[in-house]
Amino acid sequence: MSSNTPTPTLARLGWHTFFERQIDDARRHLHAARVIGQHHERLRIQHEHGIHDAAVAGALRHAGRLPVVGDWVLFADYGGTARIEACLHARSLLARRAAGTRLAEQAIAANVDIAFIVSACNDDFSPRRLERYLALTLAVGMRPVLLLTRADLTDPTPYLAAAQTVAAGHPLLAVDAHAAETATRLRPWIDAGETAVLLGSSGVGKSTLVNRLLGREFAATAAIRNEDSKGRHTTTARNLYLLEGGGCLIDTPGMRELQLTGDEAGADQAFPELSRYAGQCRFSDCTHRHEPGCAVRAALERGEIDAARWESHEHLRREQAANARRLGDAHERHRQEKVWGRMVRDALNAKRRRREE
Ligand SMILES: Nc1nc2c(ncn2[C@@H]2O[C@H](COP(=O)(O)OP(=O)(O)OP(=O)(O)O)[C@@H](O)[C@H]2O)c(=O)[nH]1
Ligand SMILES: [Mg+2]
Ligand SMILES: [Zn+2]
Repeated sequence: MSSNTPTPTLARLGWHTFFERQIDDARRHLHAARVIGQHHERLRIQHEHGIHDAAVAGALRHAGRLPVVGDWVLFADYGGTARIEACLHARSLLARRAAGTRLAEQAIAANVDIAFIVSACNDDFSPRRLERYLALTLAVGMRPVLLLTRADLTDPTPYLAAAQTVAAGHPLLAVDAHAAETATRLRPWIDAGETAVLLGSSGVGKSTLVNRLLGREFAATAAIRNEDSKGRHTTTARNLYLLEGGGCLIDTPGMRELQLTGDEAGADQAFPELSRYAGQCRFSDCTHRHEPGCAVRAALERGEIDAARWESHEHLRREQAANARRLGDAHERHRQEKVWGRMVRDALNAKRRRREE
């Protein structure tokens, strides 16, 4: 069992009046639990009295969102097997466009307050990827903290300097993920009742940081490949751990691809120095491409805005808009297929009934 406290209170697991308010009389007989483990469709939940493997009720599968790690769910106990009957609305939901060509949104974790965005001081490091993670987490109201690992193996100064140009004022630290001192530095960011998630490519040290913060070797870790600094995708499931003294920590598998969906606000929030100028253009709907009186282009020409940052912002905005549109279309198609399917079914049933009469 992955729990380090056998019977935590719901508050200790991150329970909140926001969830309490969602339980109406029709659901009083169900029990609340938090999803602490997710491996493909297999879920593990924890509540005041223990930990269960849980199955998702068929009705929930067809209507609503499938629960992911960090979600609060309501379950019924059927002689030792837990069946999840409802997934409560999340305070925050981290999602990306699913990797590959499938046009689907993939939820990564729910009800998260703090995102530790982890990069390593090696070939993995990419300021553009940091911007992407910042846009993703800021869009859903998380507090990002940028971490640069492997600071014990190389001089982190140039990495810190490069990361500083994209950090947009959010905390940035270079750490040795193995050092006990690192846990002491990170711990104050996670208050009791809050949940943090570790995000980043495979091999950057997410699980190593989890183990350091828990003070025990809970999560498996593995050495990266020396020739290209790439990780081995050691973590394959998403797990939520309880921290000593309150707070929760979610370890995630390294992501190969991170495509923005949903909210355009994130792409703007990750570039606060640009929005300052955008408000000053002559036209309020300026696209900053060809309009006269464009404050953004003027600032670019004066060198007050970094051209690479501007390019990156435009790229993320376009990607976000295209994915939001495609996903919207996919949702709509899916909805229409369901409506169509129901019409066909109804027509066939009516025909059969007429035959039987
Ligand atoms: N020296 C040193 N080694 C580190 C540091 N961070 C991670 N490592 C090592 O890098 C390797 C990969 O670390 P993991 O914690 O497994 O990486 P991960 O991000 O969880 O990777 P996935 O689970 O594949 O996504 C392990 O051998 C760690 O010991 C660090 O700050 N310093
Ligand atoms: Mg891992
Ligand atoms: Zn403009």
